[in-house]
Amino acid sequence: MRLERLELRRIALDLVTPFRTSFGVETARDILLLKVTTDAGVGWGECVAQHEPAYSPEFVDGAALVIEQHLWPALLGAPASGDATLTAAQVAPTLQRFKGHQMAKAALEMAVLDAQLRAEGVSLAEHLGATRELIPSGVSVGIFDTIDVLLEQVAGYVADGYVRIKLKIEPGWDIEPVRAVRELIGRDKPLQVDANTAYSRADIEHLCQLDQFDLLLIEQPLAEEDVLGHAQLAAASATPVCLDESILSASTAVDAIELGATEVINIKPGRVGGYLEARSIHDVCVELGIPVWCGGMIETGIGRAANAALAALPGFTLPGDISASTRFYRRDIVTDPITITDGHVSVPSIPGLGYELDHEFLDSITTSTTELTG
Ligand code: SMG
Ligand code: MG
Repeated sequence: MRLERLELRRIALDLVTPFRTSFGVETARDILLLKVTTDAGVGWGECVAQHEPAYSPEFVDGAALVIEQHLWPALLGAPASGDATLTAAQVAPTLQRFKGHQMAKAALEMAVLDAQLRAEGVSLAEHLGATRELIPSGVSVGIFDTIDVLLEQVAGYVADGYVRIKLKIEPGWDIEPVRAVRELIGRDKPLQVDANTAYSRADIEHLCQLDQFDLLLIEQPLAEEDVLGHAQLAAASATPVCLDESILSASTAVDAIELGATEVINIKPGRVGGYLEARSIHDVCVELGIPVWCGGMIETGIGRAANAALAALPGFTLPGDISASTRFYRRDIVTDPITITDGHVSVPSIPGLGYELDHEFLDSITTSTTELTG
């Protein structure tokens, strides 16, 4: 494909309820979407960078800038972009000389992949090698002021049919909320926790108290660079340790597994530089016998559809954070938002990433548009 134009579009979307994690509270999203125009048609990507660099070093203004000043020009300069042969698989190698910025790179690859698959008439699920049409849906539940409010929220999600509950934790909001939720939902309902790096090695003994609640896993309790600390926790606790923020590529995944720092991996395409690197992590984890699941970054229908396709690969043996669009948004930017039925999401099968845009709504929430040409 020959690349012709790139549109950077910012949209504003309110969340249905504030989402509080150990690193902050979000009430509304500021999202960067990319629309690539090629000689074979258009494709869209969603950048999962958040407004502030609090989950990771990336943030939405920074992602827009690096795309505009470095990534898009490099892609246009790639030998293959001038003829008919540029494919999505060439995006990551072309951008590899730039350090970091995985979320920005992933958004660009995603847009090119969408254009390519639409032109080929192939769905992302088929392209990635998905083997399922339905995937189990888990929900991520934030931190609240009181356990009563938490229990009310969890009861609502259980009634909605979610097959797995994930609780956000932080120091001062861990053992007791988890105990209360475990009592509410019973021993058999899959339950896990996510600390988003809020603890330190000094908390290992404290975190081992979570072993009494039969959790599926504890996600990223320590700092993203603290691989040794995670290995120490994994050795001390019965609850499997799962890394999220620490895993930035297939090679960091393999290292963390070999060092005993992670027993399960949360795969987020944005965090690792794209859906193709995400598939590589899946493949290597299957080889090494490590279960994986698909994380979420509060995506709109674009990223949510693509994540559902990824999560349909055979190694995704645990429910992902792929909830119904209404978990976060009153109205989505796609015509057919992700819904759950009996706790499951249908894997999209239409060509491309698996969605069609609701252009009228999208235009109504657009806050800025920048057009870059070839
Ligand atoms: O999309 O369902 C979702 C959100 C899931 O909790 C979720 N994601 O660390 O796993 C994580 C968090 C990061 C989200 S805040 C940027
Ligand atoms: Mg996480």
